[in-house]
Amino acid sequence: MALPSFSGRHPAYHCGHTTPIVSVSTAGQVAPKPTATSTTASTINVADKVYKTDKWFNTPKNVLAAASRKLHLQQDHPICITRQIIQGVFPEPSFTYYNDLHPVVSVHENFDSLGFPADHPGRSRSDTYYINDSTLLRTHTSAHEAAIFEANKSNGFLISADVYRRDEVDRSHYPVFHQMEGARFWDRSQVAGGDIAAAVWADVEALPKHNIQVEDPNPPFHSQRNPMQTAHHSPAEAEAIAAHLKRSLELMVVEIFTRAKAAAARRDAAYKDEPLRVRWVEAYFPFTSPSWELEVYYGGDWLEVLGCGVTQQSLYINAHQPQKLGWAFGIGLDRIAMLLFNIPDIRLFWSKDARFLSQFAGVSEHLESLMPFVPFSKHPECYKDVSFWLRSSSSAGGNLAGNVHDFHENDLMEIVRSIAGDIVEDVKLIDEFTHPKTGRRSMCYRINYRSWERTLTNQETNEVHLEVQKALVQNLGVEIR
Ligand code: FA5
Ligand code: MG
Repeated sequence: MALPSFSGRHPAYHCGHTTPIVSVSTAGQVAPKPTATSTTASTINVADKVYKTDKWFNTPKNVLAAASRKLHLQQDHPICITRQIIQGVFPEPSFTYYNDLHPVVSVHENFDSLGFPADHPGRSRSDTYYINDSTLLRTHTSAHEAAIFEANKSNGFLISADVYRRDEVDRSHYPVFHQMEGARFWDRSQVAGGDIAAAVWADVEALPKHNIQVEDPNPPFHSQRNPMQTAHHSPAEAEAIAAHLKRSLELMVVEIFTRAKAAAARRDAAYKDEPLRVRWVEAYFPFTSPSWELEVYYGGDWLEVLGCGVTQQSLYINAHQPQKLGWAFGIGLDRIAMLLFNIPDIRLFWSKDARFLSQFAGVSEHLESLMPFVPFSKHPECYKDVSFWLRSSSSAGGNLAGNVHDFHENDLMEIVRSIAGDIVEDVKLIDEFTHPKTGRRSMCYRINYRSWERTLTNQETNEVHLEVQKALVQNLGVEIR
């Protein structure tokens, strides 16, 4: 499984410059790259609020429409049920819940307040959906951390919300998904003798124990790979906070898998329980240090389910609470819901088909009645390839040796998604080469068309594929081979 990530390791976060923007007109058609003149101010509505757009606007209609769905608040929806179960591990009033924060945030909230450098690739229009030059659809729930620290209601909080990213297309990636942010902190001024390490360890001791197999070969911090914040924390403090963080999240995973296994056994008395395997991997986030990701072994592969770490002290300092210290995490609710309900494809969460939704009726009120999902249909996949020469950004024709290409894979992903909607299951690069003489670059992508709800006719798939090819030519300037 590919790792989607805000850590510096994600290939999308190493790409160079902002690429041509692909925006989608109100008719749902992919519109040509906006020019200064084509973008005189107009307004759009996002989840009941009106915003002015400008030439930064790059959010397609299908993504805007998702902003009013709020699946995490829809009773009996698997995303909502997953949220309820995780909330149970982080109870009120120690944790204040924020479940209805508006998806449109400022560039400052999403990036600056968290210490993202000015040239971080996550800020580019190839990765992020902008409304205008200072406003965007949040790419993660961390966008709300600064404001909640400032509000200072309790020593912990959980935020659940829809988040938005231009990303690859496959069974575990969707341009809209859900995250839950969690944070817990301690106040030096409220601890006897100011001994935070002792206080945190006492809290670790008070947490329940578990007996799952956890692979954690990492030291609590590492001066080069994963540094502690030496200016602000003692090694003992950093270590205690990390221990509390890891144990809390392991308990969350245990809770999910205990319920998933009980559900599987309810469905099938002969169900064979496999031991749960989880591992900690070192990571990087601008707003935590040290940082980790948690992976769960599932279906023969390691699946990344969350990122976390010791909160950068600058966040508490900026919130006028320099005496606090603690941890934070951000978890992908859709991924967890897929594990919990055995749901094979992230697109299914958006289905309004009663054959999907009815399977979870009554579960929000009776979590113990949760059952694994039973696929209601399985239609054959339909693979279609598209091969093209890239346009060069140095010349329109682009056949000079050593030329520069301005292609961004996310632009292609979005064009396919905008045209084919939820009948596209995944899109993969299967071949790529540079012509030795001309320097022109060729790519070949394989698109898998398959609906969960109905059988696609060959004619329909061909028509959609033709539209995709046309849009690639029109918007990316590629030449179909
Ligand atoms: C973040 O978004 C950080 N804000 C998490 C964090 C919070 C770190 C607080 C430290 C402190 P990341 O980009 O790795 O990190 O995403 C977190 C989780 O969201 C992933 O582990 C994954 O479960 C989920 N996720 C990411 N991209 C997608 C996607 N396109 N579709 C579905 N789930 C996704
Ligand atoms: Mg990640």
